[in-house]
Amino acid sequence: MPKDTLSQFLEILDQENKQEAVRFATELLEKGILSIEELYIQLLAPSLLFFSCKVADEEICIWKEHFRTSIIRTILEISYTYILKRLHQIPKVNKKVVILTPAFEYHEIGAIMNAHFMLLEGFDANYIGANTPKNEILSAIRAYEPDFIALSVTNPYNLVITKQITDEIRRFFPNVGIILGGQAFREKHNVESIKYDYILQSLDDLKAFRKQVSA
Ligand code: B12
Repeated sequence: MPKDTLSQFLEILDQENKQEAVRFATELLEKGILSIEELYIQLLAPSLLFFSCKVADEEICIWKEHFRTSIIRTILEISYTYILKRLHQIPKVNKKVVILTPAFEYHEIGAIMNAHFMLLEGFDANYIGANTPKNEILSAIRAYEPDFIALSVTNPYNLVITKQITDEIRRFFPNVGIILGGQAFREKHNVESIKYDYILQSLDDLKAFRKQVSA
């Protein structure tokens, strides 16, 4: 990525200039300066992960976080059209994946990004939403009949509900593989009681997973 691109983007975001931020990011894709993967990993993810509030802004911090996320979300939705342009050249894996965040988990950007990465790796992948109640997850599995269900969890408070959901998935749909991803699973002891088949955290993990399931 050209030097200064991230700092320029962060400056635009700091000014809460949505129009300029969207224009800046889509131009990088349009001109082929960054691929979708590079845009997400080098620009969009850091702009959220390193988001911090100035002391003077503390009272409006949550609002600022929401607004920044909404800008990033718009860029992600626009990027989907660039994914469609690449799809015809990507070898298919013939595996269906449903991606979501479980009940009470509102952090969804990692889930959306990885749904897009999965498409680019040849999976038939769909993100179905944030804060998804257990029964909705079970009916989504019944309706879509996916090979894998991927749960993205950020907040460790949501590990309890994640355990309940994965227990029921195993009980009612033993053939559906369970993928876990997100910050809550970075600590090994957080997954000790949870039933799962794969923990994936990065694009490299996804590439290795693709090789494994398409072998
Ligand atoms: C934006 C944001 C929000 C937004 C989310 C909006 C949205 N629509 O997503 C809002 C304002 C709603 C929010 C709310 C809250 N937030 Co918040 N939030 C963040 C922030 C700034 C960025 C998160 C993000 O999008 N990161 C960018 C993505 C790309 O990173 P990622 O999710 O980690 O995903 C990467 C990997 O984990 C992985 N991955 C993730 N999922 C998956 C899935 C698969 C299948 C795969 C393969 C990989 C994968 O791939 C991604 C790319 O590398 C973080 C700061 C931080 N350091 O993370 C805090 C943060 C996550 N939030 C935090 C907290 C505490 C909260 C609140 C409790 C605050 C409050 N008091 O209300 C609430 C909880 C809401 C809830 N019930 O979920 C804490 C969590 C601390 C902790 N570990 O418990 C953080 C770390 C801030 C902090 N430093 O304290 N938040």
